Amino acid sequence: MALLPILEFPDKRLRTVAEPVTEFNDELRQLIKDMFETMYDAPGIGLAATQINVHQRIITIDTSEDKNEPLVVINPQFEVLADETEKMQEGCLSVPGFYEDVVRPNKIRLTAQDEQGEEYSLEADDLLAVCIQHEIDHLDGKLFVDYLSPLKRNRIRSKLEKLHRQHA
Ligand code: QAP
Ligand code: CO
Repeated sequence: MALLPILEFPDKRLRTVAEPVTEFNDELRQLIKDMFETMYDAPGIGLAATQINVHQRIITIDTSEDKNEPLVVINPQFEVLADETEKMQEGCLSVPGFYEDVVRPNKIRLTAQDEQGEEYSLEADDLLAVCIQHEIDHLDGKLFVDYLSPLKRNRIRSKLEKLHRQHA
């Protein structure tokens, strides 16, 4: 098992569009274990492979209270199921210390594969629906700060750049 280093905004590598997973092997399953370990350690409720500089369409999620409902999301697609939206305060392990409101559809159907390559589909609402969309954005090189005003985004960028200089 291993904790993996997490890329932080405004790292350009977070803008990489991830490739579909084609091989469901032990190497993939080990990577997923390490992603869960990294996510639970943070602690976080979602992690996309992009954030650990692996540009494949892999996500780990656990939005449960007791952190005992791991969800493996590979090659995801989703459709919006209702016109309703949800305004939720989002954070991100790649934007540490910053939380801002983002509006997204709050009911979706996710279709994805698990770590064996088995396809599944589930309906998600509220926090899980938001988290799935946030993580799929990562696979497309998008971050929640992209939904904020340029002023807010630039303030966050400056503060994180300053922290990164201090820790360099
Ligand atoms: C995405 O984010 C998410 O700033 C997952 O210092 C978040 O797990 C979707 C975290 C909220 C919907 C709502 C953030 C940990 C974790 C931080 C996370 C931090 C430590 C973020
Ligand atoms: Co994130």
